[in-house]
Amino acid sequence: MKRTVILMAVLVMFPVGKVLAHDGMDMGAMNAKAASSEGVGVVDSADQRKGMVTLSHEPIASLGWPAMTMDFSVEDKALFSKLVKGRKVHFRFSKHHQQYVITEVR
Ligand SMILES: [Cu+2]
Repeated sequence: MKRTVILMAVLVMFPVGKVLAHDGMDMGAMNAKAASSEGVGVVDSADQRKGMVTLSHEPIASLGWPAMTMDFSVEDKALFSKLVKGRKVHFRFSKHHQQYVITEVR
């Protein structure tokens, strides 16, 4: 019984995988700072038709995120002119309806 409790505590403290990592952080930092965040990352792929981009971003301290590769949605199609595969970009994003949406790229 006691071992089970300890195991669960360890799993909660050290979630595995990027999806769990984000879910865990949504509770605190993300909700507290719902407005928008800034990041730096390299474009791994961009799909203008789907409005999606995959970035390998550096740690985002304001959200407590480690460096990771993840998908963002892009509603403003004009941003795809800057979301070129292999390019390092500075970007701003916010959370809309359970998705991270890029709102600015430079
Ligand atoms: Cu991320």
